[in-house]
Amino acid sequence: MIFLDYYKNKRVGVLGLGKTGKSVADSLIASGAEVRLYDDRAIVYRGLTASNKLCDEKLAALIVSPGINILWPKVHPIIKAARENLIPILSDLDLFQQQAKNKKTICITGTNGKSTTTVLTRHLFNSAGKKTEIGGNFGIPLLLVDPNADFFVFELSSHQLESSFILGFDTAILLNISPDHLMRHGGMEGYIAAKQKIFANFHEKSTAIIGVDDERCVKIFEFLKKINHPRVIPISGDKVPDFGIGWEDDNLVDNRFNSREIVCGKIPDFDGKHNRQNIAAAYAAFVQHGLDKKSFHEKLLSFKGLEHRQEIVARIDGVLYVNDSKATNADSTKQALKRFDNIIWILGGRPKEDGIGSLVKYFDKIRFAFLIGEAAEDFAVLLSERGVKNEIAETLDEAVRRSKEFAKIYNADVVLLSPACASFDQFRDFEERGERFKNLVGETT
Ligand code: UMA
Ligand code: ADP
Repeated sequence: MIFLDYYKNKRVGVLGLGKTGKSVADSLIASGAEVRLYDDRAIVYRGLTASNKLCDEKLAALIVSPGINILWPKVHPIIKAARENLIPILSDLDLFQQQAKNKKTICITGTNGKSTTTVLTRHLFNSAGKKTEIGGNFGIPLLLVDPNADFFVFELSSHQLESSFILGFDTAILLNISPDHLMRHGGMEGYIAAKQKIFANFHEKSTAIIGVDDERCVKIFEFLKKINHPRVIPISGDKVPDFGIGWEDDNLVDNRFNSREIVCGKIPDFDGKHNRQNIAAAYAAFVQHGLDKKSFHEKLLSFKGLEHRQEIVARIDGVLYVNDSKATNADSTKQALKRFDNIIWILGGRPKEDGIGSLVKYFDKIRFAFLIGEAAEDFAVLLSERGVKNEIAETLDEAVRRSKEFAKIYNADVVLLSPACASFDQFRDFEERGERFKNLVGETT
């Protein structure tokens, strides 16, 4: 746990008592602060009752959780009241930065690939003998990390960045940007502004690592160059950027010094343009921190990808079953549709604002689609209009059962769960959806 010396004997509010808020309250109490809790739900934690109104105008700070809206679509009333009373509003990330500014922190954001790159980076650094902790959106609140680690790798969502102000990270990685969480950020501009904050308040030792595979990130890259950011490394999953790191002829190439050095070849079980982007980013952080690049390939080979991300679950009668439950938006599903052919596709759930229109160009790979959840009817209309045979299965159980039959009828190679939607309409989270898929596939064997 990170102790927060600055807040000893100070009165601090904590808004939102989920995983983050509870960890903040724990750290503050352990550091000798006087804590006030706030939540819209009636919650008692550590003997303290949460209030749903700001009942103390003299707080040293109000610490917000990522789920609290501080800007869009409607400012939370407690935030509004705190602003009226000139109370500083901070996040747990700000508390970490306040306390641990000189620690080596690698922060990772992007619409897709955050968790994979975070866990890969930890694996690489740990294998190089550096004690490395991860935290953030991945699910481990970042104040709960072991403060004695050599490195901290934080996965940051747009929500966390939006409500953080200190920033100024040692190493900041932005992988990619495509539409997601638009309601929460009042549209694409607000979403990009939140993501871009990962590079804010940089200092002379900061390194910015940025994917240049989408036009929004290219603009941010150009901006960083224009404002003379001290160290910007462009990375790519399908080309070798000038003075950057990328891929050419199935090889990872380090071109930071314009020397096009081959680092290693592709990893067949952990491949695809998206994973190449993640590997290039993790490699950039690895070499920027002085770790031995000759050992990179061997360390990469021992990385086991993450569950629920294009995870190969089984091969049954020659058909591959793939769990890509973490694909909660069109861009992440696109990576799976690019990788596989001849597909029975299971999709749907709670739709994202941009829908699945951007996936139309991959529809000729789909032999049949099963639709589940709230998005089913709208997606069925689009698929049918574009000539993709489909059926509303409603539940995942029914979709998997029917997929097995249909894989034979259509001579398909892959049954792919890649929903392009959030899971919350039918499941607790994407993990529960993925586990259910894996159990159902198991039952069909
Ligand atoms: N609450 C209110 N009023 C509100 C909103 C929330 O009172 O208007 C209260 C709820 O009653 C609850 C608490 O706030 O008591 C929940 O806080 P939270 O939503 O911030 O949830 P945490 O449990 O703290 O989890 C957060 C992240 N959640 C969100 O960003 C919504 C988790 O990311 C993260 O793992 C965790 O911190 C630890 O860092 C989850 C997520 O869905 C996985 N992230 C999104 C994504 O990946 O797409 C961004
Ligand atoms: P995040 O934490 O940003 O949601 P994950 O690593 O959990 O990202 O991957 C989520 C989904 O996005 C999976 O379906 C995965 O296959 C896909 N994905 C992973 N890396 C990338 C990337 N760099 N670009 C696009 N999609 C990706």
